[in-house]
Amino acid sequence: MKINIISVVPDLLQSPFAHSILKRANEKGLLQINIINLRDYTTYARAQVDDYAFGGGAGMVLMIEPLVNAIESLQKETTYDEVIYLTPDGKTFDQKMANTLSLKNNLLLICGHYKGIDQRVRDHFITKEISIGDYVLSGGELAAAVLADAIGRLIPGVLNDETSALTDSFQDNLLAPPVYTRPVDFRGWKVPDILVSGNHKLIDEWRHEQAIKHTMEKRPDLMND
Ligand code: 6GU
Repeated sequence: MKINIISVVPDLLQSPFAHSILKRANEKGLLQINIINLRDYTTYARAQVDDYAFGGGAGMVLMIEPLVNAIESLQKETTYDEVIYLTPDGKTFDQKMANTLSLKNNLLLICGHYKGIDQRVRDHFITKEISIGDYVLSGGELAAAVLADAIGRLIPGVLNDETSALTDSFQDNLLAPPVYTRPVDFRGWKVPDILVSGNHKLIDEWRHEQAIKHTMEKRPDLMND
């Protein structure tokens, strides 16, 4: 899969993909993430990409021309399955959306900044608008990194143990059960006996019960979906 991300602060997006699972995904050739600097596509002086909003009011707006230049020149090279604008007024991202997007080949993500992007870009180029929650970030970059991480780890072969994404929280609308590792006894705080019993059928049943209990306690809303 290829994920291209258009940003006015490309430096913000370097580190999230340079470590651990996503780095390995890149090295294995499973996930290619390219950061595109919007300023490379402006024709305005001093690499200007934003301007005041018509009608007045505080805050700058990303201009249509640099964005359309960038989008169209990327679309000449690649057909994108989705052109996604990261925005607090988009649809709230969840595991189901991550699953769906992980089946695509090419995604183009657009990070807004300041007061957002010219509405005409949204009207004519954007195929999906996604938010990562009901709060406002100073730009779409951290949201783009969240999407790319959640989507990237679902691509077959990215995780070492293929089953581990299947047992994540949310995959079946349940939170994951608690996990333990050595030592079995720390200061008298013991690992549940069943987990060291070696009986895998009982362990599976225990984990399922715990997942339900956990979800009812912490996120009862998930049980009614
Ligand atoms: Cl996608 N962008 C911004 N700027 N703020 C957000 C967001 C996105 N999702 C939640 N807050």
